[in-house]
Amino acid sequence: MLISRDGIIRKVILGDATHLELPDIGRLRGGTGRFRGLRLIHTHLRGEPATQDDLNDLALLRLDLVATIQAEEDGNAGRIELAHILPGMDGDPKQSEPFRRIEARDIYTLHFDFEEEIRALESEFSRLTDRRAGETQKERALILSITPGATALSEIAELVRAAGVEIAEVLPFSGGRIHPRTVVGLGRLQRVALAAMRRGADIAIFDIDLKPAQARAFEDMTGLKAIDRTQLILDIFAQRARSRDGKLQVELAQLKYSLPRLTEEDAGLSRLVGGIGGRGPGETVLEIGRRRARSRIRHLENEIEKLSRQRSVRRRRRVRQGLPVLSIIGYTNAGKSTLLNALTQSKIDTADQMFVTLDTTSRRLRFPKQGDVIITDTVGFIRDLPPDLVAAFKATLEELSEADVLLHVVDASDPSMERKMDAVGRILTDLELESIPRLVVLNKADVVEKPFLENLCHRLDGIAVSALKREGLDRLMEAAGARLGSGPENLVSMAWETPK
Ligand SMILES: Nc1nc2c(ncn2[C@@H]2O[C@H](COP(=O)(O)OP(=O)(O)OP(=O)(O)O)[C@@H](O)[C@H]2O)c(=O)[nH]1
Ligand SMILES: [Mg+2]
Repeated sequence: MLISRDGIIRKVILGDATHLELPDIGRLRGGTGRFRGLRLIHTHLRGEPATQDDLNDLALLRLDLVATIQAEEDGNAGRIELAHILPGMDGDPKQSEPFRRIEARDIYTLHFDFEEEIRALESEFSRLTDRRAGETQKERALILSITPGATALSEIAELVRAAGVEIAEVLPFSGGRIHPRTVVGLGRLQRVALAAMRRGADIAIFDIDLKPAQARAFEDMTGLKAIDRTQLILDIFAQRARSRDGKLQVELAQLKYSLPRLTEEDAGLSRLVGGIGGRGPGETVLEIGRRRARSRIRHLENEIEKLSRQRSVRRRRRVRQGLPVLSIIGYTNAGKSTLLNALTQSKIDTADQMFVTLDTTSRRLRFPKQGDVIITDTVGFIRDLPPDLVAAFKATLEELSEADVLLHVVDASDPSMERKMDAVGRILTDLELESIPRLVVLNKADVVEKPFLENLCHRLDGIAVSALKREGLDRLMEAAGARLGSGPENLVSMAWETPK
């Protein structure tokens, strides 16, 4: 039986000797840190203690309590066991179980004041979560760390920070296989639900990408909103987009991402079906939602195409002026914008945060020998750049193909520097830009040990600079100038230079 706080029996469920199928009692979207207001009381036939299923129901459904009563052969009630969720447990989750169990020989010897206990528990939980949530106004998320390794963990933490979301708790789930339906198996789902309750979190952020059905199943089981890596990155981009171009591109990427994820419910709730007669013959609400989304996608693609044509006209004008182009590229947060600022005395936004720059900025830079050059700073790269994003930012990224030289800025102080360089290399190959001459700029030299840096410069054939301290810029200009000089259009001007 499912019994509500007022003592009314809400459901009577008939199971068999081993199994009980609970009815759908709605999604758990209610307030965080609070119990559901329902207790489950059921019989066991073989005197077994509360099972893992019982504890899963307790955690995932946030039940007030689960009670198992042994049904004796003569029909009398025998041994009784109660279990409820415990607050606290901030330490090692494996230390002991996050449940309290109370046993009695029979219901007559059970001393448990349900009303008082549940009131105390609720106030303890809301005290814990209120205190935590009260610290900031930000949304609070659990991070489900599925990809092994410290690098992946720090990356997802950085992305979450860039999205302006507070990390409530990191759940390390990297061992074990990925559950095909819900990504994490039942035992882990239980831990997720309990952690969400204790920490007052209502979002779960995955460091991997989820299939639409996986995200939905996870949400149904835990009542938490599931956000995968791509969605998180799209979210950051959406927050950052300033230019019309950027906003259109992000909206396009988001729509493409959501199209296969649209559900009947979403479509019904949106204004997509507002107008009377908007519904075509035989169409479901969902189909209409999809159709509208597709037509919006087409519209956005056209707009972006138009803008990109205008840009290419501007670019042609520039090329006609005969100015070579130097494009700064590299992993996000490597210091690209800081370098552009240092080289051109500009004031583009920089910050110790991922994806600060979204829009391309171009400046003129005068080289002693080569004269004026256009130098551009653009959106940063990240490993496994979401395909929807690449598609949407195609126009922005295509501009890179006009570059005569790519300045590949690397954060030399980053322990995962080489992995990030590889990721950048892969993206350049995907964008068919690998044939453009490249110069490796080992940035943040001010915070790297000298011998290590010298070794790096040698091995990667790079130039060490500190964009922040404006050190090494002359040598960088010289090396970049030399690469520019080696481009085919500049062969003529090179011939005029007297070799040293
Ligand atoms: N110590 C040190 N920090 C630097 C240097 N160059 C940049 N930074 C810092 O690195 C962080 C990122 O710099 P940005 O210039 O915003 O990096 P970005 O590559 O443009 O990053 P996104 O636009 O977010 O992709 C900032 O906090 C900078 O102050 C440097 O030479 N030394
Ligand atoms: Mg930048």
